[in-house]
Parts: sequence; structure tokens; C-alpha cells
Amino acid sequence: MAECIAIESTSMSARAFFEVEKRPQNLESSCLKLQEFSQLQKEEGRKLVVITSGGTTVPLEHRAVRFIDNFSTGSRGAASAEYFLEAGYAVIFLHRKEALLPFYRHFNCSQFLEHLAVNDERSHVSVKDDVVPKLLSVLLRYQDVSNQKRFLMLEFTTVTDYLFLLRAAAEAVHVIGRNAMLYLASAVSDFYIPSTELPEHKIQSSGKPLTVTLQAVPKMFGLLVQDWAPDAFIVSFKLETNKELLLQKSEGALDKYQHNVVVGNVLETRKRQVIIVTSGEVEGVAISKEELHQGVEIELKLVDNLAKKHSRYCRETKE
Ligand code: 9Z3
Repeated sequence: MAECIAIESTSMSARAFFEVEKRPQNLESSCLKLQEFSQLQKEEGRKLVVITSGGTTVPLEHRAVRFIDNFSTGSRGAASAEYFLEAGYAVIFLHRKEALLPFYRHFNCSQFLEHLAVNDERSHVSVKDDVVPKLLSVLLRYQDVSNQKRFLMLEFTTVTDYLFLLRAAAEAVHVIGRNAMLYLASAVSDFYIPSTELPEHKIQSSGKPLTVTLQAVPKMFGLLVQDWAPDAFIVSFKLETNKELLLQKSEGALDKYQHNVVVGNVLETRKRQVIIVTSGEVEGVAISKEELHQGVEIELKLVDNLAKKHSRYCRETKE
């Protein structure tokens, strides 16, 4: 089927979006979890990071059969969550349903059954010996943070779900003040179809091209920085495919919203190098071929760098 996608630039305001669009069904219970979790971390005196991870979808129908999606795998967010947990943070992990998850990402689901063995009596299942070392190491790390109640996962699918959830999380971590960080690694749709313009049922194919008009998703970042999480240390990500544009676009984003850090990355090289842009400073973070070969992940260095910046931010703004 030939399809044509037109994008219109007129857009409703960020605040109006939340009045008009349908909130996710489980939003109230998510809000409650976010508030309880944040309060607990406050009592424990922990730092807390909200990580967003994975792409968002744009449905083309209310009863969505078709939707627009993007490339994001959730690898950046999932790896970063583990390193923040290792650094002592509590983590709220807002992720695209079915994107990579912290801890689980180390195992390939399609090989799940290959890892298991059945005893001779066919009454008991165990994990094969060769999988035990890796499973044990991941499982112990996972159980530690779960027992300490330091890890909360909540999922989204559409861009609308994502924005409602992000607002709820940013508002919930307000109790943590400057000890909260927002680490916005999700690849968020820039264009969507407002619910008032969505057909109820599956679009019928008539053999002719389909033209879909998308509106710009209202820019929420200003509201996030100023209203939802004014004290938090905010890290946004800038993605480009043209590396010549990356620095200028990253600096532009920082200048526009006056938050703390923009991490810039190029699609093809995102697992090997990023730039970290703060006001007045640009640093490159990269992993060498040798490190890559050894399985070192760039998120290890990225999280270490950002955790140090966050500590400095907490110290400086206290004085
Ligand atoms: C990123 O740039 C992330 O690093 C990636 C990670 C999505 C590239 P993966 O999920 O990839 O590990 O496969 N996230 C932000 C992307 C984005 O859409 N940024 C917007 C922009 O560049 C600002 S919100 O304009």
C-alpha cells in the first residue's frame, strides 16, 4: 500500500494536551506507586534517577491496528539503569513495553528454553550448569536492589502514555528536591495524531494511497524544567544522523531550556561515543575498540560522569 505522510506544524499548547488527550487507564495506580517510591527514597536519604527508555508509538486509529514507531531498542536506558543502581541511586525506570529491560537484557528470550534442563523423572526443572555463573551474578544484583526497594519499573506504549507518565514521575520526585535526576533517553515521537482526529476503527484500504496528517507534539520540555521538576538535575538526549549538526543542536537545546546537561549522540555510533554538553563545557566520552571487545559499555562512563556532575550540583546549590 502506498502511503503519504503529511506533517502539519500547528499545535496545541503543552498544558491543553493533558486536558484533551486520554490519560492511560492505569495512571492513578502508577501515580500512587511513584509517590510511595519517591517518599521512601526521601526517608532513606537516597539519590533518585528517573530514566525514560525506548521509543514511543503514534496510533493511527483509536482501536489501533496500525501505528508509527521508531528505532529505539531501549539499550541505553536499560544499561544506564544498572549503572545508576550500582552507584547507589534509586531508579524509576519508565520504559516502552517490550523494549530492553535492566537485568533481563542479559538473556536472550528466544534461547530461554535452551537454558533449562529436566531431571530423569521429568518432575523438576533446573538451569543448565553453563548458564549458572551469569544468571547468578545478574539475579543477585537484581534481588539486592529489589529487596532494598530501590527499583521501580513502569511501562508506556504511545507518546500520550509516555507524556502522562513522565509528568507524574517528575512531579512525584519533587519531594527529593535536588537529589533527583531526570535522564531522558527515550526516543519520543515529535509528531502525532490528536485523539479528536483519530478514526475509531481500522482504516480501510481501498487500493488508493493513504494520506495521514500528523500534528507536532506540543513541546513539554519547558514545562518539565520550570514547573514539573524545577529542582531536579535534568539530562536530556539529542539524537542526530548528521554528525556535523550534533554539537550545534545539543548546545541549542541547552540554551533554549536552561537545564543541566544535554548528551548528544549520532545514530550509528551511539554505543561508542557521545558528547556531554553543559553550560560552557563540551566533553567527549568514548570507548575504545579494545574496551568494546571486552564488553565495556559506554553507559558505564556516561553514568559515572553524570553522577559526579549531579553530586556537584547538589553541593553547589546547597551553599
Ligand atoms: C537518545 O538519543 C538515546 O541515546 C537513543 C538510544 C534513543 C539514541 P537505544 O534506545 O538508543 O539504546 O537504541 N535519546 C533521545 C532521542 C530523542 O528523540 N531526542 C530528541 C531530539 O533529539 C529530544 S527529546 O530532538
